[in-house]
Amino acid sequence: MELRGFDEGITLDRFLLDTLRDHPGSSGDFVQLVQAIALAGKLISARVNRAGLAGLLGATGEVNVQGEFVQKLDRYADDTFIRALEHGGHTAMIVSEEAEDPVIVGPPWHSGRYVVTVDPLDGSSNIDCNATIGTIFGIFRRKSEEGTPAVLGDVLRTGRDLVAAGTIVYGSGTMLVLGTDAGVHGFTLDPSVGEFFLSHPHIRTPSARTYSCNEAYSDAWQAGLRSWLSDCKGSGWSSRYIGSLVADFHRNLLKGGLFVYPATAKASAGKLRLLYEAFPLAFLAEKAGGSATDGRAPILDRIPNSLHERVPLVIGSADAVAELTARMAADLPFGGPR
Ligand code: AHM
Ligand code: MG
Repeated sequence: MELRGFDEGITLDRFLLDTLRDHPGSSGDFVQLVQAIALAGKLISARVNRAGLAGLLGATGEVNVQGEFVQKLDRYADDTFIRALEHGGHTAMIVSEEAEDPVIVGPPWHSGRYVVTVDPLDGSSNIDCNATIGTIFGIFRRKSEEGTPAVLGDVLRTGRDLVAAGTIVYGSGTMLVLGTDAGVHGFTLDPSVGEFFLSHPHIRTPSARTYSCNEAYSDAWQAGLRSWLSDCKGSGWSSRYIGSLVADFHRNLLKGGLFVYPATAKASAGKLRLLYEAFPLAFLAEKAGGSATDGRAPILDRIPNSLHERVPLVIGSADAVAELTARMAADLPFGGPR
């Protein structure tokens, strides 16, 4: 898509309406869906900024389907997303990290043609210390017939079926990154006027020798990975790890680098979730010229068996992912010699 008048300050709304012009005959549902996601992002951003003043730090006392303590902002972000999406007429089902079952939108709004997967607030262990957190979302066009309730088959499908994906990063500023067939574009929230403006058009991930992983776990990794990590040291690599996937990914998307959260002998599927963490980020990575793999095959080629399925994740600059994947392919068993 040609970006008209970038230096004039393009709002997200105007950008979305321009994309509509490139798809004559489209209903406008996709635009309304992304606008609803952006609204949820603005509401969450406002709460995140005031969390320390508004008694919104800390846990609710609940444990979610993942067995993790639910933070108050996790609950707020999840509720906000569902409220923003479920009555818009564009969304037929929402799969969230925070809920075991999907929200299947009922009549009269169930005719929506899209299904959304979302991690409403990723990196929530960072909330209480004011470090960067964010939202991750993926959008499929439903397979089931419009006008009927959505079914699990609308999301348990290959990641290649995603039509769009994105992140909203709540950091020193709030930024929405949207990936579609028109590429990957970043929009920064101007909180004084409450608008997202195009700030990072046509994002492409450069090559860079930066790795992001929880190195403290590396003794439990397979040998090929451990020897790769050891070879990185003293050979021009640098390390950056926030412990918030969305923030680590965002930095590497813009500056280049590699994020790794691998399998271990005890956790053979890793930690991260396929549908609402790995799929959307893999979609963004590929659209920006990077890549994403589970160590054997591209993430987007997988087909989930269940909503909360976990997956090992290697994602970032294409050359670095290829180099590491080659090392993993020639791997020794877990706990083998380095
Ligand atoms: P969350 O979705 O509950 O926040 O958990 C996922 C997070 C990721 O953001 C991050 O990459 C990872 O967990 C950090 O895990 P670890 O503390 O094991 O390094
Ligand atoms: Mg998460």
